[in-house]
Amino acid sequence: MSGEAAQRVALIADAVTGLSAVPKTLPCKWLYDAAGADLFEAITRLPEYYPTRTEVGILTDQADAIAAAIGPGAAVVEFGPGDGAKAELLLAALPAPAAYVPVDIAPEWLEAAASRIAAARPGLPVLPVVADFAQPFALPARLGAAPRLGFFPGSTIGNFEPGEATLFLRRARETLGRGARMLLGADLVKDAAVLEAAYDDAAGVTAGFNLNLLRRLNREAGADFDLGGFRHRAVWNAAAERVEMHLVAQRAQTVRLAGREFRFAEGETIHTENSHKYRPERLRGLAEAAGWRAATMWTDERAWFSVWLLEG
Ligand code: AVJ
Repeated sequence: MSGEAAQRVALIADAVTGLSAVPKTLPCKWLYDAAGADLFEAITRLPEYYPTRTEVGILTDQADAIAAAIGPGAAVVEFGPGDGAKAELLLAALPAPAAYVPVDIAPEWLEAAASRIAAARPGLPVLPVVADFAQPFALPARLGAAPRLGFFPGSTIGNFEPGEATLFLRRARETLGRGARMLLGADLVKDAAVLEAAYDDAAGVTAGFNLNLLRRLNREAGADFDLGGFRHRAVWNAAAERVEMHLVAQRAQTVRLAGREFRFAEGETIHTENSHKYRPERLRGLAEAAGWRAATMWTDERAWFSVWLLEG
C-alpha cells in the first residue's frame, strides 16, 4: 500500500472510532493536510496568536544565554520540524553545531525543513529521519559521539494529554541517549480571554483551520459533511488547564462516512483539539517524572511562553 493509501485507511479508522464515541472526537493530527498546514502557517501570523512570535522572541532575545548553556558541537534533533524556521534560528545561535536531524512521519514536510537548513547552513550535515516521533526511533549512525540536543518547540507538547506528554519525554530521552539534552517550548497558563482569542481569531482563520478537517473527511474519507452545518468553538477548560477546539452542529443532522451513518443532535460537538497550557512548576514535574532535570527556563517579559533546557 502507498503511504497515501495507508494514511487514508488510518484516517477513516480514526474517524469511525471518533464519531462513534461519546462525546464525539477526532485526533488533532488530521488537521494538517496541505491546506491545514497553510492555514496553521497563517494562524502563526495572526495578531491574536501570540505563541509563535513570543517563542521566536525568546529564542532571539536569549540566544546568547541558550547558546552558552548548550555549548559547542551539538547535533540538533528536531521533533516535527514544520518549515524549519525555528531550527534555522537555533542553529545560527549555537557555536559550531555538528548536524541537523529533522524527524517527521510526513516526508514532504521533512523535505521543506531539510532544504531550508541545507540552504541556510551550507556544510552542515542535514540527516532527515522519517519516523513517528511519538515512538522510539533510531538516530543516524553518522552522528557519532556528537552531544545530542533534542528540539521540540511550538508548544506541540500541549497537544498531548499530560500523561502522554510524560511518556513522550521519556521516549525522547531514550532515543537521544545518555547525557543528551532537550530544548522544549511550552505555552503557559494565562488570562482566559487572551487564550480564547488566540484560538478564535476575529478574521476566522482558526475557524477555517478547524472546519478544514470536515472538508478533508469529505475528500479523503468519502464523507458528506455539510460545512455550513457546523461552527468552530474554542473554550478554555479551567479545570484541565487547556484550550479545547470543537466543531458544533448547528442543527440536528446525519452524516455518512464509510458506509455508516452518524447522527448529531443540535449543539452536539466534535472535539478536535486540546492545547494544554502549563504552569512552570507543573511542567517541571512532568519533565522530572520522565527522568529529565529541568535545568533552566527562559521566558518573555509577560511570562506567556517558556523555553526549557532539560538535562538527562
Ligand atoms: C501547533 C499544536 C502548537 O495548539 O497552539 C493553533 C495548533 N490549533 N491554533 C496550538 C493550533 C489552533 C497549535 N500547535
